[in-house]
Amino acid sequence: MIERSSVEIAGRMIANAKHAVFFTGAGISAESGIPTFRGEDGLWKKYDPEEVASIWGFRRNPRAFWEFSFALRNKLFAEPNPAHYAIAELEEMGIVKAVITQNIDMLHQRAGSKKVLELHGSMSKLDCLECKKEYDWGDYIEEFNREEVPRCKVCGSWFVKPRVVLFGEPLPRDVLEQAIEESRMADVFVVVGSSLVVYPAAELPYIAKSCGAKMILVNSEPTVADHIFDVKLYGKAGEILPQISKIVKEMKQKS
Ligand code: BV8
Ligand code: ZN
Repeated sequence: MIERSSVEIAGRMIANAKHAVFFTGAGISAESGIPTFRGEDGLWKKYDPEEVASIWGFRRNPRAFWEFSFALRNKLFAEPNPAHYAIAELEEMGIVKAVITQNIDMLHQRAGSKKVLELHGSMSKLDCLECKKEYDWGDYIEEFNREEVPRCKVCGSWFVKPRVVLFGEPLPRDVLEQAIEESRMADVFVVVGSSLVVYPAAELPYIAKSCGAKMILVNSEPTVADHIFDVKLYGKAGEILPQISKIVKEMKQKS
């Protein structure tokens, strides 16, 4: 059980922040029913990331990527959980200035967050790698529901790829640059639900720290970067973040 005082300390830090930034990973969506990647029942225990989530794996065999995606279909039909809503509330209160996410599930936007930087893209757009035709997710929802590998509707290619950043692919430059800028400007930087092992995303908490941010971690287990955090709250994001948002609201009402 988390010490009430640590949640209070985190709540106070965030309430007094001028530019709070949240950085999230798969762990924040775990309570929405979406499996995480690492940890005892993580996806990388069942699937080989090189085969199903790398650009060379996709070019070798797009079916493996799509079968991985079909298996994760609930990613696209999941609902935001109280952790997503708590962050959206803190943005509404003018405290959170940006959410930097590694997730592709768009749950932050669906919970009401406005400034969301998707470092690893999302499934909302797809591109044919051969003829460069651009598609919306809606163009392939039928094939996805029938678990058919999408073919390009123009050139017939099997290499229709969602704008999700796979291993070996560069992150979208403009999004990464904005995320670096937000990390530099943050006076409070909150990491939620990430093992902080995937780069260059995992660099951002270190940038925030080096630029003087107060660092808060909300995660169900320790991470490789625990030494850079001022407050570490080990537990479920869906339970801890609403507590923090409640403390911030109470403090704002008193001030
Ligand atoms: C790049 C997309 C360069 C699909 C993902 C060798 C060869 C090639 C590249 C590399 C290499 N070695 C290193 C690299 C770089 C590589 C990398 O960092 N690899 C790591 C594994 C060593 N990075 C890349 O390849 C990146 N691109 O470097 O390009 C380049 C430059 C120019 C030109 C060409 C190339 C691209 C990285 C992005 C890869 N895409 N997924 C999809 O998302 O479906 S990776 C995947 O990992 C997801 O994006 C995910 O977001 C990300 C990070 O994982 P986490 O979000 O942290 O999730 P995880 O499961 O690990 O942790 C969850 C945590 O939550 C746990 O700690 C758990 O305890 C906690 N938790 C669980 N439940 C809860 C909870 N906490 C709170 N509450 C709960 N309820
Ligand atoms: Zn095409």
